[in-house]
Amino acid sequence: MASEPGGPGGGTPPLDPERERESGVATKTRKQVSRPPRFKVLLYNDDYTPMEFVVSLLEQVFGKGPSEATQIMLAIHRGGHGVAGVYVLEVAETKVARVHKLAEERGYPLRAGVEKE
Ligand code: TYC
Repeated sequence: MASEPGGPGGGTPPLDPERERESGVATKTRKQVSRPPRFKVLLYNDDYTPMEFVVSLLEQVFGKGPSEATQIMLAIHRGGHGVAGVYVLEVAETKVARVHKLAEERGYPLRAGVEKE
């Protein structure tokens, strides 16, 4: 004899938004899931930072492969700025700090910034 779905004897209780709200259980009454906003990390061109340094930074800090890193570096070189990656704010800001630290250690003027997507 099959038991009634959601009936006595346990199993998944029936979805009743009103009862779920009372019990404080997360329910399907939520209208939208909130996803954290994303931020672009921009790199800016300058006349002094070596191309190879920017490529290696795109590989090491932003996880790009050699080919994509080279393409992004050239796009920045030709267009003035470019997107190195897109992250939640705290990660984006950490990447910017790493870029500035690595560039300053080498005496390069490379600048990075964060912009809301
Ligand atoms: N313009 C630099 C050069 O000719 C290369 C460069 C590319 C610098 C990208 C910064 O974000 C940058 N050596």
